Amino acid sequence: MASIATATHQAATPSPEEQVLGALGEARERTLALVSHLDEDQLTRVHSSIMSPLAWDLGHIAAYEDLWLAHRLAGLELLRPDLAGVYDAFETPRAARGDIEALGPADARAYMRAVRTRVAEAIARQGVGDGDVCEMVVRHELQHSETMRQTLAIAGLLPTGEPPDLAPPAVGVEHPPGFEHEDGWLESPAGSFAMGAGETGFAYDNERPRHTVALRAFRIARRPVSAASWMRFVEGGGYERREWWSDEGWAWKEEHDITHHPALAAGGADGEAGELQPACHVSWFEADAFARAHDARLPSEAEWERAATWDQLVFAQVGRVWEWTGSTFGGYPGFVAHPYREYSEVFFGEDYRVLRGGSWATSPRVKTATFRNWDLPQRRQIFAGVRLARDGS
Ligand code: AVJ
Ligand code: FE
Repeated sequence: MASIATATHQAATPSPEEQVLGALGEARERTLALVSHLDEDQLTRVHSSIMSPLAWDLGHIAAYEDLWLAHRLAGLELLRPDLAGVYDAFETPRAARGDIEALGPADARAYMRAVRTRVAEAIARQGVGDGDVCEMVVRHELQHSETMRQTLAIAGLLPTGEPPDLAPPAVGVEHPPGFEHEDGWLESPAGSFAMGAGETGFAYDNERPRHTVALRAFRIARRPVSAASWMRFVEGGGYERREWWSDEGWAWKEEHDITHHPALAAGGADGEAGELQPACHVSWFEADAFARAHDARLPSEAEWERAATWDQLVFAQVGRVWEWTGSTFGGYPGFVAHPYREYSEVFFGEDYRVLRGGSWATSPRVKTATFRNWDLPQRRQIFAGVRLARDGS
């Protein structure tokens, strides 16, 4: 009996190669399902000047996989060296992606299939190495499926059933319906904690090295700001009160004549259920103004991570909307770019703000407690909301 159980167990445990191919396969299903309802024009059109045509994302996913797995990991020549520039995010920035000769939707899908076939063969032949580059490629495709959802949301083309109506499982105890953030503060005493990813397992370079951070006491809201709270802010003159806005935020608002928020909640639900959903598509400038109007501030990313990883705090609704932090994007002390230099380092500096937590559109594989996302403070296309913080006592 024991030997049969062991044999069964061994047969059921996939090899590292099978695990990688399985994960790549699931990411691909997710990508293709997202565009299966779209026609040629919807896939080729520029829906927004800050987003790529969807067919570009498809070709880019394939080119990235070919570069990292077929070429760099397995040592093959690129399948389509002629496309390397077209699908390189830096050589062809988003604003230029509508004007260039990229593959059409059918050719992009064929390119994805051809790359996947040779990658599967190479992995079966040569293995996955330590697995990290494979995991990076899996997560790259998953991250692009969120980027593509942003484009689809702008174009009004999200597939049926998205965004989902249901709140995700609450972390710990759920608050009663109608809960207001004003009543729901969690308190963290002053102290040190280990921030960032440990040395084992996959993490992006910007999550390492793990290092000790000392924090003052702080308070952080149990849940993100709801769409209903946001509407009250708008109706209460939120976009007219100069004193609530940073100089930069006010200038942005004036220049683009922004007088309100489109009142998009994270969930698809209408009415009361929708109003209790976290506010979504909020820019950093707006999040910052909302916080000031409520005698609060944005959490630093260290505070956010401390709260998300400290089991005594009951942090609700993480992963529904990205949460803007007050932090700019930079390397942790001792940062080493690895292995994909252009992933993080080129965005370090004062321009980008960090978001934490993940959204309904983020794959669970990507949204870990140490994952750092970033974008410019004026951007509203992200599925981003705000969770308030205050100094503690
Ligand atoms: C981590 C979401 C900011 O979209 O620029 C995709 C992810 N990097 N391809 C981005 C990424 C390269 C990245 N973000
Ligand atoms: Fe990319």
